[in-house]
Amino acid sequence: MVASANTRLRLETAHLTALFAQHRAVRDVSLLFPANTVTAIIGPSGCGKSTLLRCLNRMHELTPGASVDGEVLLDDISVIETPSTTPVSLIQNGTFTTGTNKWRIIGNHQGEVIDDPDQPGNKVLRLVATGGTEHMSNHGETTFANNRDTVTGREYLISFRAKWISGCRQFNTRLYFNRLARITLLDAPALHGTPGAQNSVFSANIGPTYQEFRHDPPVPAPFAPVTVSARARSG
Ligand SMILES: [Ca+2]
Repeated sequence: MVASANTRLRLETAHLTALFAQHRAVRDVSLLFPANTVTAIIGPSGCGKSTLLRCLNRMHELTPGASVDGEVLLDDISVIETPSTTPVSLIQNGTFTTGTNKWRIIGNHQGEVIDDPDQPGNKVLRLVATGGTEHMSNHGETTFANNRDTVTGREYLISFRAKWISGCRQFNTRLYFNRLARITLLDAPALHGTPGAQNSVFSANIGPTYQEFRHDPPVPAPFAPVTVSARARSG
């Protein structure tokens, strides 16, 4: 797209290149965006449209996600800039008090805010992954408060509480452009069974079960006849 010399510009990129580790997601993009117009970016999947938009929008983010299939409960997610000098909190709604507000759970990851099973009244994010995370479209993500950027050389303290539920124990966190990427191995019981899977001793029909045991009258007189009954069910 080319704007005429007389067009008032709102935004311009000059030889923009974006890298994820060794992968070059956007290469040498020079674009002019005139003011008061709508500009469409069209291209095949994976060509770098989202990355270009994120560069333009200055979306600097934390993106948590799982390595493969798994389920985890998350709470108290925090990123603090310069924690030992002038701490600046960058995460909004890291406690999930206002639901999934400020968070985007996308691709093969799904998220819902639920009551903390271990702490009534507390809200936590239940994050379920049906595949591995990656930097583009399969993870949870949130934009830093006030669109604040990360600055090379500054110190950042990233913390969260995570409870493993099932599947993968590897939990990934990274700031945008894979900064401070880290895999955390979540604690899990040594004998955790197979949560969500069919019980190993499952049987389609275990025979009759019984409910509503009773005898009548409840407190019989000495030597009085008593009727004992139960409801039996099978299959
Ligand atoms: Ca919470």
